[in-house]
Amino acid sequence: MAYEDTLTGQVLASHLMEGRLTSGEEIGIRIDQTLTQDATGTLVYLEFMSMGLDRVRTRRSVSYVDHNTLQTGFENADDHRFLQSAAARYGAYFSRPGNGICHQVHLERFGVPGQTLLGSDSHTPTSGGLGMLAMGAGGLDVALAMAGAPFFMIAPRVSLIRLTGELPPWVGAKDVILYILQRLGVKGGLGRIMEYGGPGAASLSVPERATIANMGAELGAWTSIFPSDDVTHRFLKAQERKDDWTPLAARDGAVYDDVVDIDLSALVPLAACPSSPDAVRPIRELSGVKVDQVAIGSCTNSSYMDLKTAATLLKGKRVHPDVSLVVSPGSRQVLAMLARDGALADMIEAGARILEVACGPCIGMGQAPPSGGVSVRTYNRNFPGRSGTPDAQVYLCGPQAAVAAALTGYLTEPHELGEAPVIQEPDVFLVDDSMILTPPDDGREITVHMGPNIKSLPALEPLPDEMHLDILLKVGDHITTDDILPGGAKVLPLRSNLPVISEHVYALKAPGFAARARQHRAVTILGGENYGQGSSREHAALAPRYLGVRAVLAKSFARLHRANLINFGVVPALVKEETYARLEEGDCIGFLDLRRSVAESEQLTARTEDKGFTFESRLDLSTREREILLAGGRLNFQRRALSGEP
Ligand code: MIC
Ligand code: SF4
Repeated sequence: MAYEDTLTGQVLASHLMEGRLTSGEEIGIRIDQTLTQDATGTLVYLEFMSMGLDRVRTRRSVSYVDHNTLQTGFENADDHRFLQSAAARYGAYFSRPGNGICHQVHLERFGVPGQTLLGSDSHTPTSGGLGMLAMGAGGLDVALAMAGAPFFMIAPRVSLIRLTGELPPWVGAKDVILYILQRLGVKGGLGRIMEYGGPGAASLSVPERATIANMGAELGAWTSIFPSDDVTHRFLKAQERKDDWTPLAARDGAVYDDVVDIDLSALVPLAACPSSPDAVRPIRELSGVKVDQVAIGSCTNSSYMDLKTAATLLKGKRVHPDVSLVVSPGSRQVLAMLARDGALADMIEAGARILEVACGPCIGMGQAPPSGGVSVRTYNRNFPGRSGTPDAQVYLCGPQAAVAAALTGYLTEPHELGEAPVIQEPDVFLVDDSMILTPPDDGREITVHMGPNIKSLPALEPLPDEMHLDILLKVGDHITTDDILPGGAKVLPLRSNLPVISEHVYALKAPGFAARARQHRAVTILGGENYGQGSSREHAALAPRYLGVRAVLAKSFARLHRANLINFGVVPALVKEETYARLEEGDCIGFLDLRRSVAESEQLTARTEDKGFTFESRLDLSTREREILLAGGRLNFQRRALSGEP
């Protein structure tokens, strides 16, 4: 079958546990590896612990600490200790704080072509640069994969991105993905896997491929995948992992749902303008924009090659006096290599502020820009408020354009810096895994440390037969999970404490949401298109649920958030444009005969109790998802399935 001849189809077929590999059908696939990070990982481990197993059942599970590294109180440090002890107890590798951003380290040290990876972070697709089928998911899905359960997904459509030519000087991998975002938009990848191929792919190094795969998350795609070829072999060999290599490519005759042709040699330096990753324009059109901050790093652009390029451009020059330049290397390997070859000194001498090896400003952990300031970042998301400054204007670009802005004080075409540096990928990376702790063979004697800020998960009751929900909030299109539950240095330390973090639901967009929700029995939110785009954080579903949000009505949902809503028993109901237009904040909606509808119907009938009109919403659910909702969430469902209860 032609679908199975695609690279994607081959990996899916070799991991298929349930269902038929026909796009649009629900399938369950075996997960070889899992990845968690500290901001989502504490919930993942609490969920895993509630399943009563002694050890993870994957080939490899890795627990990273990279998000919440600013220790302004005991909370984050307690979480780190909890995660370290839980990894040892349950058989996962533990990458210590300071070792690097999960996706960068996973690419360097763990990713294996042809295997599957599920991570509790939306940028898990980064390892697709190695030919891995790597996907982001909600924490509970990852906890279940750690327990050996299949990961359920809709068999995707497969798009071929056919690359020809080679990147010209001053144009980098970031410009490739920004170009694709400009062409396809933040919904352009929905329901799809973006498979890269064509003769141009061979001209891209693994870290460049990883940059492209990383930001495929912003297309809304399941993931992105590159072939595993000589370039991949070279990278793995340089990481002392040549035995992990296997070749992988689409077979002749592979048929794709669609093909996007890109001539790499025709690309120009691009930037995503405030405040969406697809608001992309050529930098030459933005040259008057005055810049206050430049931030180089994040899982998108923090490889050795990226930072060495930045350092080479900065060498012997000075950062513009009006610009604060911050640099956060992606991994300890990257930082150590920059330190040894002098590139670190070049950056320091130019005036760069060197930050810890971590996510840092990308998730608002420090370095918020000044009020109304312009920040130019090599990151992947520029959603409003994410930088920590609500009215900051964030532009996203590659490291070369970022350095050009840092030196000139304005968005500037990088070629104005003169001749483009040519940086060779190293033949040997500096390999030192001493900050990755290997779990003992038997962890049963190990005590898991829970600090006072770590609270167990609440019990969720099954779906009732009747619900009366007040519309507490009506929002527009493309609401992000950063809108629903902000990141940042103040809120992130509360990720293990549901009652307290719930106070921050919609804190920036609709202040007072939590207090108002508490005055109602049960509430709902009315959303537009692509509701819940962005991160995988399941807190954005669980915290509203905790406040009494029992259903969300929206024109369409982002995949990860939709799955998280279902996992916590919140009904995602699809409404038509005219219904969206008619419903208002303050309306009370009655759902009768709810259990029967969720069990067997495509439609959910509701009545506005005050206005007295009836409307239909659509339930686009698989049989498994219906059962999960009826049970009141995935943990209840799983427990019931294990105990054989009806
Ligand atoms: C992000 O980039 O938004 C994060 C922080 O990495 C999230 C995960 C989280 O919210 O913890 C993600 O992308 O999934
Ligand atoms: Fe960390 Fe930013 Fe990457 Fe999320 S996008 S994993 S916060 S570096």
